[in-house]
Amino acid sequence: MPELAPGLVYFPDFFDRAAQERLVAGIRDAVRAAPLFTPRMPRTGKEFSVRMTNCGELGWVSDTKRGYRYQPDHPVSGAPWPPIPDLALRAWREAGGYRLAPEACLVNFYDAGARMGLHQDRDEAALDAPVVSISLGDSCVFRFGGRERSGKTKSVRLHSGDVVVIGGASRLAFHGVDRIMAGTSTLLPQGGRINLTLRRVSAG
Ligand code: MD3
Ligand code: FE
Repeated sequence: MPELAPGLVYFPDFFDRAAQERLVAGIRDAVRAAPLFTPRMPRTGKEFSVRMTNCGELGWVSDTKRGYRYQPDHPVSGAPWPPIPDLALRAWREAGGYRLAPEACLVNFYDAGARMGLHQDRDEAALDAPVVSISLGDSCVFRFGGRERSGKTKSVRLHSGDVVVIGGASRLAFHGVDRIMAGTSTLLPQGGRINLTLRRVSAG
């Protein structure tokens, strides 16, 4: 599979349409058990434009009081997170290839105006494990650079069914979502984009 950068491996169309529909059904079940919440930036208290939930033993959450972290329960209801959908686990095994199971699956919901600023994923102790990303619904313009925020960046479009494995030299690369391309997919009846990221949190 093509490497977009060292350690950044792209699997276009990893999931066919039928598998994408099953994944969306699995995510709808998860959202029923663990409703979407709107995280806030730790220092400023500013709300993310992306709404989130999680599956797995641990979920990523953020608020002003305690900052970015992983925790075993939903920040509003206190309920444990629902299980990670089987098809998502398949991408972790077949594309990610890490020896230990993922502990978290962060579910990001983007409506047409949502975006995600440039950041690094570094709240995990297991930095040797890759992050495995699954895109569903509308395409997006994704941006990534190097390990310095000020470094030069490249843009790629991610489409429904694509999987990206972020490992090796790219594991701490800065990245973000510049824009959702509304109307580019019929997968989600209301439009928008879902991104799942599977993560190993604890060092094994
Ligand atoms: C990292 N989500 O939740 S995941 C996040 O599409 C997050 O929702 C994005 O960043 C999203 O933390 C991106 C996939 C991804 C793809 C390419 C990368 C992460 C990457 C390239 C370099 C570094
Ligand atoms: Fe990220």
